[in-house]
Amino acid sequence: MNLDVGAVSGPGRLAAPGEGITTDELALAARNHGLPLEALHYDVTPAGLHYLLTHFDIPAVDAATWRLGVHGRVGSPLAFDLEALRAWPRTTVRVTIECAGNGRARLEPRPVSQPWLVEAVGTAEWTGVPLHTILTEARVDPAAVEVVFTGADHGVERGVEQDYQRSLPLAEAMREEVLLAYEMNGMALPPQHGYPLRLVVPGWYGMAHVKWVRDIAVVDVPFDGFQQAVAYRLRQNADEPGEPVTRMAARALLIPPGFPDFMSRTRVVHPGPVLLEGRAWSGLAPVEHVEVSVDGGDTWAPAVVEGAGEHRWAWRRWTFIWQATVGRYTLSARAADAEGRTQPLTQAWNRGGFGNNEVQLVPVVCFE
Ligand SMILES: Nc1nc2c(c(=O)[nH]1)N[C@H]1C(S)=C(S)[C@@H](COP(=O)(O)O)O[C@H]1N2
Ligand SMILES: [Mo]
Repeated sequence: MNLDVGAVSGPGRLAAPGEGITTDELALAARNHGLPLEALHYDVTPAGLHYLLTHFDIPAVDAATWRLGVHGRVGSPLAFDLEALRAWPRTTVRVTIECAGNGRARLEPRPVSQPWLVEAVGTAEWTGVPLHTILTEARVDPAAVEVVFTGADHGVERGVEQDYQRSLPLAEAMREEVLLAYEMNGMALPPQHGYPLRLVVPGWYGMAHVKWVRDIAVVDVPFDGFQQAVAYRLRQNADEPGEPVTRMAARALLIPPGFPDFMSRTRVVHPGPVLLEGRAWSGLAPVEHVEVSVDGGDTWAPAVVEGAGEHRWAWRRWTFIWQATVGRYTLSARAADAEGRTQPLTQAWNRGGFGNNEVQLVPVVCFE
């Protein structure tokens, strides 16, 4: 028998024209759930409603034997147990995280992977040690270029056996608001969100927020691990190097109004004023404006956006009163950031389905 990694792990692929969601994609979707859109109601997402994405298995980490090592191009290598880490000055940051693959399932052709529609987002209050205080204590070599974070989870992806690993440029790693977090919403991290320690990189798509961190290596050449150099690149063709996926593009989501049909999720409202509300965020410049459309994006009207100047790294609530009359509608919201970037009605395609911020469409029927 000739058995190797190819027997269990094939290359990435695109769905054939008209090919429905496969059972492999369904298995991923059943493990990695989205935010139920009605939970956009909460400023801070209750932990169990926060979206979830884990490439391999959730590791069972024993806090008693867990250690964090900090080494590589540093003057003073460090090692911590959980108690030692918790003794450092702590801070809390409210952060919205969105998976870079959000929206992928609607692309044509569809990249075969976790089939998100629009719901791969959540906001939590993350508490932990600012990463820069640890790196400063370790005396990072000025010649260093990146910091590599290794999770305790292990698997094989597109033929490569690996620990989940990602790097950050040193300047990003030294940002004041980047955390090694051991609490989510005031409680110990749940196993699925990285217990006992995860990285939080405000403004960046989800893949950068390494869960179950056990090792930090300061390096003087750019990291070329799988999740850095192969996955999470914006490319048109499989054989080009592509651009790295980094910060979240501006996006607004709307809580589907009224009440749903069980199977189709079509919304039903009765005539009269309907409060439309949702959230908007961006990892680039802050979100400043949100507009609403009830005609599938033909015409737009401004929404009221709350929370100016608060919680820079979290989503903002927006509201709009819609005077509903009998008929069929397609509702949308779109965000614009402080530098004028907004959302497309038709998403530009890339092979991984990353960085999608296509406008959400919510079909609504209004009857007496
Ligand atoms: N160790 C590890 N960290 C990880 C991942 C993973 O599979 N392993 N998935 C990443 C991806 S792709 C996303 S979108 C976020 C999801 O974080 P959450 O599950 O806490 O919402 O975690 C990131 N960190
Ligand atoms: Mo992700």
